[in-house]
Amino acid sequence: MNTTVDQADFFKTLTEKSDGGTLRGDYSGCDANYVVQQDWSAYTPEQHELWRRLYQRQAKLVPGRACEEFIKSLAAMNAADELPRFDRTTEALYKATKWEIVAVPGLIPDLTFFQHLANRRFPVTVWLRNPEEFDYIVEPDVFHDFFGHVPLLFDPVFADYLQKFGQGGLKALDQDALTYLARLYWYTVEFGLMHTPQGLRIYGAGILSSGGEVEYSLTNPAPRRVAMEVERVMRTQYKIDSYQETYFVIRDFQQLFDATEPDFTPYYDRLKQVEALPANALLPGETNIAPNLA
Ligand code: HBI
Ligand code: FE
Repeated sequence: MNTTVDQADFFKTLTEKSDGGTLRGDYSGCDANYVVQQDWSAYTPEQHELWRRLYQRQAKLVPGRACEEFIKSLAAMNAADELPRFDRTTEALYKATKWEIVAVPGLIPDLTFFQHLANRRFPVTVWLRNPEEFDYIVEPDVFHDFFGHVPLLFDPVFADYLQKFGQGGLKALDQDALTYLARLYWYTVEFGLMHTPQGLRIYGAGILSSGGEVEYSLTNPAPRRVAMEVERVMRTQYKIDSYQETYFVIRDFQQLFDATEPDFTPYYDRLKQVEALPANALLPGETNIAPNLA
């Protein structure tokens, strides 16, 4: 299977089944905001061992490949040796940027997800993948959510961007524009690259928690690398079951934050009038940014 679909539809299918169905994770104990207790003592020694292996593989890849903000915060989180206790990370995180981690059973409905972000709460899945899923999982687990997303919440500008995104999400739901906002999330928070004086660096959590895409996204000549522009991103479909065919590149987190300052309503009005672009589009006049040397 290798289809281009819209993320919003993808999550819709999944989250609409959150009363049972095919969603992975135990939703029986969650409150109205889909928050659960992280039962840390229930993780087994085998799971801590699997966490260590996942962590070690990824941590080895990030120097010179992830952005400095990620590397610095990851090191300060001290999460290498065992599955993290969310409440301890929250203590440090709250001091840094007034964000908190909340434990969730897995994917949660869009509305709830945006409400958490708008209130500076990041939902982190409690379950860990099986050893057979070391290289690939379909739904986000605790390794993706924690290793990939939490470090950047320590960065003040990125932290503000993500809150703005949550507020934008709540508005987009009212404007029937979730498809567009989901693409922005995908191509920034999950798969974003940054152009630094040292070369391209990764800030997207979907790349940073992946064994293969870290190197691929930076050095493989096949995918497109295009300067990030909000309306262009919102128009572009993406792959959920292969490496990305396009990465969008920012200069810094301030650019990302500033891009979410305007009201998106006029963008949505225009986007509803045009066809979506395929995941591999390169428009006339766009520069395909050169990869880093392998
Ligand atoms: N739930 N736990 C969780 N994590 C997500 O990243 C997530 C979600 N629900 C909805 C959702 N993402 C999407 O709507 C966003 O990607 C836009
Ligand atoms: Fe994610």
